[in-house]
Formats: sequence, C-alpha cells, structure tokens
Amino acid sequence: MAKVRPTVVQRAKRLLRDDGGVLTRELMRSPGGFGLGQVPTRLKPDSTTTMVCGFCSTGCGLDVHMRDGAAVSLTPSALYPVNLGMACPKGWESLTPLRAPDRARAPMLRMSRGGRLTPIGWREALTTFTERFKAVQAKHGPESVAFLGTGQIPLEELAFLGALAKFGMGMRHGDGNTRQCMATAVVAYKECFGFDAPPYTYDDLEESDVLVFVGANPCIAHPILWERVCRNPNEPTVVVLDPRRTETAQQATLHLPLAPKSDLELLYAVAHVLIRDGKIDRAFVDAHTDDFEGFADHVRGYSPARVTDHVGLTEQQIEALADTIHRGERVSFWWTMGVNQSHEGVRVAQAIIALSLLTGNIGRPGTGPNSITGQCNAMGSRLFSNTTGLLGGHRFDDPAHRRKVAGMLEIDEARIPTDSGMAYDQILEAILRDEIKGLWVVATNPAHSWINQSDARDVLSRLDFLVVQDMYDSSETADMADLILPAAGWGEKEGCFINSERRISVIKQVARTPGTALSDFRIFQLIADAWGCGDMFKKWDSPESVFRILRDLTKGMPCDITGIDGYQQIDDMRGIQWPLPEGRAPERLEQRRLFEDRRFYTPSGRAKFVYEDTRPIPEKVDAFFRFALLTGRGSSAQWHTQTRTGKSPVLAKLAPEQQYVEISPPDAEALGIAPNGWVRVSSRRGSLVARAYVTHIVQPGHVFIPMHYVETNKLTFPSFDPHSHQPSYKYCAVRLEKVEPSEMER
Ligand SMILES: Nc1nc2c(c(=O)[nH]1)N[C@H]1C(S)=C(S)[C@@H](COP(=O)(O)OP(=O)(O)OC[C@H]3O[C@@H](n4cnc5c(=O)[nH]c(N)nc54)[C@H](O)[C@@H]3O)O[C@H]1N2
Ligand SMILES: Nc1nc2c(c(=O)[nH]1)N[C@H]1C(S)=C(S)[C@@H](COP(=O)(O)OP(=O)(O)OC[C@H]3O[C@@H](n4cnc5c(=O)[nH]c(N)nc54)[C@H](O)[C@@H]3O)O[C@H]1N2
Ligand code: SF4
Ligand SMILES: [Mo]
Repeated sequence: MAKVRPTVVQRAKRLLRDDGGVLTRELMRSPGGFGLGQVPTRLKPDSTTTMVCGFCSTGCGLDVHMRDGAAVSLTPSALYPVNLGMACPKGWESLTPLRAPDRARAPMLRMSRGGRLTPIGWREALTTFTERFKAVQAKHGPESVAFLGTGQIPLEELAFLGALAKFGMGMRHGDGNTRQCMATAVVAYKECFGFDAPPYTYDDLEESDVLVFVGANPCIAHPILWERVCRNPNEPTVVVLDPRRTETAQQATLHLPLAPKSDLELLYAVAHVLIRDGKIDRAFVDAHTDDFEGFADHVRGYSPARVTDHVGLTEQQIEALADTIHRGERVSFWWTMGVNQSHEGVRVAQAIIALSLLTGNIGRPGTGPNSITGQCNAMGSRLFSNTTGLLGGHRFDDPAHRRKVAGMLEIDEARIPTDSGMAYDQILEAILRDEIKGLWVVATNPAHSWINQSDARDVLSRLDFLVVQDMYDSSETADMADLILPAAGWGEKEGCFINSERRISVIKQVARTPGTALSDFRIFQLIADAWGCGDMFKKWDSPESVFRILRDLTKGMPCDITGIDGYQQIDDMRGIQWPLPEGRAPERLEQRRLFEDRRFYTPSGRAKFVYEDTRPIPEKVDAFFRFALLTGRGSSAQWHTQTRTGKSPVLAKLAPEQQYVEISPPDAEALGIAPNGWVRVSSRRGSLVARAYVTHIVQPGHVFIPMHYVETNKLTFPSFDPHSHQPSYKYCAVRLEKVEPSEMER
C-alpha cells in the first residue's frame, strides 16, 4: 500500500506540539509551501485581529490590521487550518465593499405606490414596519406575512430572525437563499444518514488518492479548496464530471464531459459496473447500510450500454471511471451546484452517497460523499435559521423536539409551528394567489437571483408591503422595497459562521457602520421590542449570549456543540468543528470527520441507499430553441449579484465588464458569430444581448452565462427538484442570433 504523506495541517500540528509558540518561521519553510501566497505581517500583534472571510463557504482565516480602532488592511492567516496563508481575490478585497458610496445609511420609506424612497428615522421605520405588517396580518391572517433570509449573516443573527419571525411575530412561512443552494444536499443527507451531516474535513482534499468532482468548479468558486487539492502529496487522480471544460476540468487528470442533467444515469451505470464486477466493499455494505439489495436491483437496469447515448460518454469511459473508483484506496466525492441545482438533484446526490457507501469510502481519511457549501454561513443556516428545521438541527414536526426547544427558550410551546412551512418557491406562489401579502427580505437579492425573473419581479410587485434589510440601498430588490432597513455588513459586527467542513469561526467588528445603519442583530432586537415580543428575547442581549443559547440547544443532537465555551475559545482554537459535546476538549488546528465509528444517525444506525428512476428534463431543447443554457459562477472576483464585489475597482479589473456567453467554435461559426461579437440569447421567457466568448469550454449545442449579471435569470426556466424544492438553474432551452454591431449603436 502506498504510504500516505502528512498533510500541511498535520505538519503544522506536529510543529505546534514540538515548539509550542515560535512556529511561523518554521511553517513558512516547511515542505509543501505552507506559506505560499502569505504576506508576512510587520504590524505589532496588538494591532492585528483574526476573523474569517465573509464571502464563500471555504471560510478562510484573515488577519485584519487595525489603526486607531479601524481596519486598514488585511492578510490571509498563515496559522488558520483552512487557508494556510492563502486567500482569493474576494478575500483580499473584503474591506473595500464596506466603503461603497451606495451603502444604505438611513431607513428609507416609499410614501406611496410608485413614489420615491425617502430617508426616515429609526423610530418611524420601526413603527411603520410593525403597523404595516400587523395590518396585513389583521386583514389576511397571521400567515400572510413571510420572510426570506440568507446564509450570509452570522448564525446568531439568522437564528434571531427565524425565532423572532416564527415564535414572536407568528409567521409560519419563512425560507432563505440556502434553498437556491443547499436544499438538495440537506434532503439527500437527511434521508441517507438520518441527519444533515457533511462528513468531511478539508484535510481529506490532501489525503485522497482519487478525488471525483461532480458539478463543481472549485478553481473559480472555492479557489482555496482547489489550492488544497494542488497540495495533495499523494499524486492523486482527479476526475471532473462537468459538461463544461472548466478551469477545474482543465487541470484534472480526467475530465468527463457528460451531457447536462445526465448525472443520475451515469452514476447508476457506475454503480451497476461496480456491483456487476464485485468491486464493492461487501463487508462494509452488510454491516453498515440498509437496502443494498433494492439499490442493486435498481441499478441492474442501468448498464453502460443502455445509458451511453443519453450520457454522451462511451461505455469504455464509464467502465474506466468505475475502475478508477475501485482502484483508489482513499476515494472522495465532492459535489456542488451542478448536482444540487437540478430537477432530480436529490437523487443525484444520493447516487454519489451510494457510490461512497458501496466502496466503503466513508469515515476514513481522504474519503466521503462531500457536499461543498456555498455561502460563508450556509452550514449555519442549515442548523440555525429556523426555516426548514427547528433551531439547532431539530424538527418542527417532532413534539419532543418542540417541547425541548420551548423549554430551553422559556417560550410557550404553542408558539412553535408544527411543520416547516412553505419553501421559497411556494412562498412566491402564495403571493401570486394573494395568500401572502407581506414579505421581509434579509440579506438576499431575489429580484436578481431567483429563477425566471419575469415572474419573480411580477410576484414581488404584488405585495402590499415589502421590507428589504440590506447593506446597500441600490440592490435590485431594494429598488422594489416599500421600506429599506440599513444593515451593517461583515466586518462591522460580530458572530459566528460555519464553513463547509462544519468549522465554527468568529467574525468581529473592525469597521464602523455608515450613517445610522445598525447590525442585523440590533435591528432584530429593536423589532422584537416594537412588535411587543421583546420579553421573549430578553436573554438575547448580545451575539455571544445568543451563541450560548444556541449551543445549549444542540445538546444530544448530532451537531452537539455543548463543549464549546465561547468566542475566545473558538478564536484561540482557529475554529472548532461540530460536533464537540460537553467534556471533550478541542484541539488547536484540529481536523475531524464524521462516521469514523461507522454509526449513522438513522434509527438503525445504518446508512440508507435511496434511489429512484430518472426523470425527463423539464424543458428540452427543440428545433426552435436549439441550445442548452447552463449558468453558474463566472470568475473568482465576482460574488453572486455583485452588490459587494461590484464595488471594488481591483475585483472589477479581474472580471469581464460586460455580460458574456460562452459559445463553442463550431456553433459560433455556423451562426456567423465572431469572437467578442454581440449575440442575442432568447428563451421562451426573455432575452438578453451578450458578448460572444467563443471557446472550447462549452460543447457544441451548449452555452453558458454567468449568474452575476442581472439579465441571466430572465432566461431560466422555473423547474424544481420535487424533494428539495431547489431551483434547477442549470438547464433551459435557448436560441441564439447574431446581433449586428450597428444594431447595438442605435
Ligand atoms: N467567485 C465566486 N465564488 C463563489 C460564489 C460566487 O458567486 N462567486 N458563490 C458561492 C456559492 S453560494 C456557491 S453555491 C458555490 C457554487 O459553486 P459551484 O457549484 O462550483 O459553481 P457553479 O458555477 O454554480 O456550478 C458548477 C458547475 O456545474 C456545472 N454543471 C451544470 N450543469 C451540470 C450537470 O448537469 N451536471 C454536472 N455534473 N455539472 C453541471 C457547470 O458547468 C459549472 O461548471 O460557489 C460559492 N463560491
Ligand atoms: N442563474 C443562476 N441563478 C442563481 C445561481 C446560479 O447558479 N445560476 N445560484 C444560486 C445560488 S447557489 C445562490 S446562493 C443565490 C445567491 O443569491 P443572493 O442571496 O440573492 O445573492 P447575493 O448577491 O449574495 O445577495 C446577498 C444580499 O445581501 C446583502 N448583504 C450582504 N451582507 C449582508 C449583511 O450582513 N446584512 C444584510 N442585511 N445584508 C447583507 C448584499 O448586499 C446582497 O444584496 O443565487 C442563486 N441564483
Ligand atoms: S476562498 Fe472563499 S473564504 Fe477564502 S478568501 Fe476566497 S471568498 Fe474568502
Ligand atoms: Mo449558493
């Protein structure tokens, strides 16, 4: 068996043990380039503070350098077990968006329909918020007001939002942008493992000998995780399953450009081969899983010969993929939005989980079916947003859970709804049916990011009262608001984020908020008082006291963190991964994975195979709309709807200025489209004009447009995974036309 070399973090820990303190210099010299990308700070320690980045779920540690009590610059933390001294452009530029001129500085109210937004004071804002929402509830019932939250604010804030809205204000329906992002992985894990539990730690990226990326482009979307792959000392085989030849695919050992939305057939065919040839870990399967026989029976119908046409790969390619997985000793599977944002994403994610169970690749270093999260606190939102699940990983539909949470929060149990309420798409449909008339949108920008904008905008415009709580008053959704509440952003407040490997980390206030903007936490406190339910939250007097309340709520749950003392300890440990039950001391730079004991959270303690027949693509290409449109992240310098990254001149230089569409060379030639020429892209719902990026990244018959431009979602087709309600952003049918330059000049 090949010797597995230590990862960078393992080397760092060894050094830490050896000489307790003076290690930075050592680490910089250590093999593997520990300090790559690190600019050593020359500032005195007392003028530097540590926190994590507020963009993606990688959760890089940043050292923020302060002068006169305010941040002046930052450097990536060398001693943080996630990024080891590295950061991507967004991390480096984190402070710039805070100083943007369009920061929301005061509450703003639209005095009449179609009228202008006018700055008002906080007292009037709070009265208006309360009176208008109460009036809607009085007229249409308590359930006629809903909220949309986010995975981009600290968990203390998002728990406050969820608890205030549901327990305090009597809302039954609330969801968040994690529905657009992680809902599929959540459902997949819950059904297979009995709890939403991504099992890995980032060291696994360095410990695998085979890594399979499915629908993930970490080079762009999680650049520092990709750096960790590049540091893998075991000369790993890296396989990428993506219809596009992405930056990640270009660097992989093997890129398999499958047809979009054919993942389920492909993965079932791979399982078919593994089972057919006896290339499975039968002892593991027998001892630790349920319903293997049903799964084996199901995939018997998916031979490589049967799926090859649909999948667009040869039988040999499929057999070779199965063989690579079989031959690996430490095989890890990583997936992101190419899987989650699909009409059958839950089953695709569960097919990935099945491959890892079949081959016993779980609970050991370098293994796992690993869903990478998206936003800085997506994992926190999964456990604490009080939307799909009751606070702390509990269930709304479990009476024992409701009793426990009510008891610990000292609230009347009857205030806790008995189900999770409507999902995002259902909330929008309820607005169309006039059942929901009031909406409170916090830290998300649905008028740009939700699927099928022609409908989404129409839906939002039907509300009686739309409140938008954001850092900027210029977002597309803020533009439609009746009331804007100006919020502090990352860097202007404190709390915790949970990253993809379940690491809880702190953020701190290093900058002053502009104008009269307040932290979301403070806004929720003021609203609780104005609404008349302040008493319910009298112990929620600071982010850290809320952290302790939430911590106590996790007792006995798979995500138990009762062993954590508080912020200082989290900071000292460089983050702490859940679980950490009481009595277990955390270790500095620790790396922990789940299921090392092979016990899952299901009642039987065994993991479950879950499978289903494939479904047809909801909107297929046809003679008139001949191209499949894929969407996703465009560059490492652009974040979502660009309210933040759009404010940095440095980041602007690193990304294309104009909306563009990736088109394959043969398609461009057939349509007479020159590189950088203008193209009209139309779907049945809308159309946009973009620059042609003629490239072999996309296959003939496909085009790709990044999500960062506001017009992209005018084209997308509103279809959803039936189990997770996650939008299928990554497939719809479009047509292309060349646009003459003269037309653009008009
Ligand atoms: N720079 C930057 N980084 C980000 C973000 C950002 O906005 N900007 N957002 C963050 C967030 S919230 C998220 S969720 C993550 C997303 O991270 P990723 O999921 O890695 O990014 P995407 O580009 O959305 O999608 C990944 C890939 O899925 C492929 N794909 C499309 N359809 C299919 C299919 O049917 N099958 C397969 N196998 N692949 C398919 C696309 O071609 C694309 O290359 O990124 C996070 N990081
Ligand atoms: N076509 C297409 N559409 C997509 C996707 C795709 O791949 N293709 N991906 C989807 C995915 S995975 C995601 S996660 C969503 C993201 O979609 P959104 O959540 O709508 O995108 P963001 O631009 O991150 O919006 C966050 C908003 O919160 C504000 N904000 C930031 N920090 C704070 C804070 O601390 N407090 C407050 N109050 N406000 C704050 C920002 O200014 C911004 O307006 O987009 C989805 N949309
Ligand atoms: S990889 Fe993600 S967490 Fe790390 S610096 Fe970039 S945006 Fe921030
Ligand atoms: Mo996301």
